[in-house]
Amino acid sequence: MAALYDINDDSTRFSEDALVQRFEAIYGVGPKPRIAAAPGRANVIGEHVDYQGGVALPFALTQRVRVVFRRRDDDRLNVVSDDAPVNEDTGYLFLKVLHKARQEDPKVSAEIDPRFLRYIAGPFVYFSSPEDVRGADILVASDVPLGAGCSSSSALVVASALAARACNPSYELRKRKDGRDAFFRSIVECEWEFSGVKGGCMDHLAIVYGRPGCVVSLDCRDEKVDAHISTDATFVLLDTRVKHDLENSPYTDRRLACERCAKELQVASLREVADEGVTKGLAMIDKIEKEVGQATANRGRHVVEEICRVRRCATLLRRGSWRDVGLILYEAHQSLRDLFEASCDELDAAVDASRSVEGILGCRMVGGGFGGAALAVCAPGTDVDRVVEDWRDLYHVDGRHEPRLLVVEPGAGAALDGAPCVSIKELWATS
Ligand code: GAF
Repeated sequence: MAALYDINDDSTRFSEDALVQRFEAIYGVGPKPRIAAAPGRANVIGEHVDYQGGVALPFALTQRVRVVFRRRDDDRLNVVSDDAPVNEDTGYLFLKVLHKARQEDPKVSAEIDPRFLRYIAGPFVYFSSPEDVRGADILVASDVPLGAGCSSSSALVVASALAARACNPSYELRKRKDGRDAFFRSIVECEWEFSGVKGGCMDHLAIVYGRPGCVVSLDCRDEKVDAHISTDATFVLLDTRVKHDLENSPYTDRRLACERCAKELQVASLREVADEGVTKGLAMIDKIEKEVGQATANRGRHVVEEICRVRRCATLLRRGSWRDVGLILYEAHQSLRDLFEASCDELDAAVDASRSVEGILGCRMVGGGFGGAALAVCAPGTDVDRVVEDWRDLYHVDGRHEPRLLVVEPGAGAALDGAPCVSIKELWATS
């Protein structure tokens, strides 16, 4: 299929007109397709704490996944992933068949092939019943770095959830009795089922509630945003291109180790331990080391210290004390490397190299780890082009993949036809 735009020109590539034109070239002219968009996310600090009720300081990226969709009258879901005109991925399935298969064996959800299709089909099934399920024609276009620990999969799930709901307004979302956001929780649980990995809620919170120019201060225990903290710092991502892949990584092992610590301490989550303060919290972990073993205790130590680091960092962020924030980021990386063992040689090398780059104040791996990207924070006004060049030169030695460097900034949360997700949530709550 001929390219309709210049692939190197992202502003053209992702304009509404270009997306609609591309969609119509694939599916034909008809009712105007709608567009659900959801950003990737980076995280200043607060890693591997969300599933222990922790706090974190992520931000939504300006890079987004777009799901361009037109509702169908039958239950067929057609998807074309517009990675690049030369590299098209396509897939389709019948949603009634998926409904039935999932009732018989819930494991099929995480076995849908090609893989990207499960993140799209997931919400279409999760948000419907077999009787009222509606299919759609879909084009996916994204500039979120893939496999870099920037939550491209969660962004796809969130955008697809918005699209699914728009195609199927008969789906009723009830407000949860505990006052929490039912829409939000459904998206999180949908992703757990269809990815086959039970993660936390940090990514979805950042994706839904991101705000331009702001870091989002999150409380993952209560699934809420505590504050949007505006920031003028500059962030640079170095994607090592060592593929980050939650499903095939020791992520679940780490989550279970944290759960083991919490169980041994008879608390609902390690958040309660961190709330005791770092000294007392660590002393509590010391006491269970004999029962749980050193490696497991170290996972717990990371969580307790990381939650305390996030709190220190939030105060410093508000003051704009970037130099001190940077030092905490280096501390956090060391903890993820040594206590949590979620780093890898390339991420460690990226962080080490960053220490010699003038202008970088701090750096650490972001996301689940075991590959993916490192995030560096630079003081406002830093010459980022030079930072990018110097960092690349120092990192890129023989035998390593050419890294992908990206200057990133906090962007807006998810949206349907340009309207922020939050207003849609409100609409649902009252419908
Ligand atoms: C992944 C997960 F999806 C998140 O929930 C979080 O646990 C993160 O790893 C680590 O902080 O992105």
